[in-house]
Amino acid sequence: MPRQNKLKRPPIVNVQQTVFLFSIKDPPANLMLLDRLLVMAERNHLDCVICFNKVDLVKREEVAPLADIYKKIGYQVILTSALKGEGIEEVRESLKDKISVIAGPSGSGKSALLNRVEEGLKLKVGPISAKTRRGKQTTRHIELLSLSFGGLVADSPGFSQVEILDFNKEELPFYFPEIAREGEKCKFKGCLHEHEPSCGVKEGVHRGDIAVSRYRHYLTFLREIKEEERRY
Ligand SMILES: Nc1nc2c(ncn2[C@@H]2O[C@H](COP(=O)(O)OP(=O)(O)O)[C@@H](O)[C@H]2O)c(=O)[nH]1
Ligand SMILES: [Mg+2]
Ligand SMILES: [Zn+2]
Repeated sequence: MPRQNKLKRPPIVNVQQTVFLFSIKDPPANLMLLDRLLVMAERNHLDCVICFNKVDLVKREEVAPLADIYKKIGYQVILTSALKGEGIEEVRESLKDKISVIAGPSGSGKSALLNRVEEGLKLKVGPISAKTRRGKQTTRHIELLSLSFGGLVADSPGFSQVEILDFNKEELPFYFPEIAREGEKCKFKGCLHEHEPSCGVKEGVHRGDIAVSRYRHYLTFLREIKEEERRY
């Protein structure tokens, strides 16, 4: 089929939506990885949903600030517990009649969540290492699963590294929706929101409209791309 989009991690094409699933604990959510995945998804014009799983392991107060960072940007955030069956209906609604892929680190509970979403899937769920608190690679392949309430979803193996960001640094701000928004107020056209004066993005960070973690990750990615550009 003609390619509408193409992701490298997980390797899949022509999905409409990616559900990024991170556990809050065991393993703890790696927000830098989440932001990197969001950038790659935005670049591929994919709809993104974020699930924070294993909410049964922490207090509400610990999850809310994380969820708020992403809700404020405009992403749908679902708090789930595959163990307790929390948030499952909301996940079903967001998967309904769409082609989605569920992605995230090993051991975050992707397979366990899908087992809850669709009774009878019986996907293999892996133990997490008692020593490292990280998941093992239990899901070893990608398969499109059909949902009885409509839609297809692909379970995928976990990963903790993603490919380098292979686009121009000028594009990066546009893959952070809130940075793109505030960037319209910058004095200089083509502002990269780094050291430039009268920068709407830096002001947004100071005001608290842009999360510090998001801005830090933006700067990290920017440096990475520049590093890569210098090499060639
Ligand atoms: N406490 C808790 N454990 C969970 C939850 N979801 C999954 N797990 C456990 O996390 C481990 C990894 O789950 P799995 O679905 O294989 O993760 P995957 O690698 O992302 O597919 C298993 O031991 C699950 O029982 C949850 O919501 N709460
Ligand atoms: Mg799995
Ligand atoms: Zn700027």
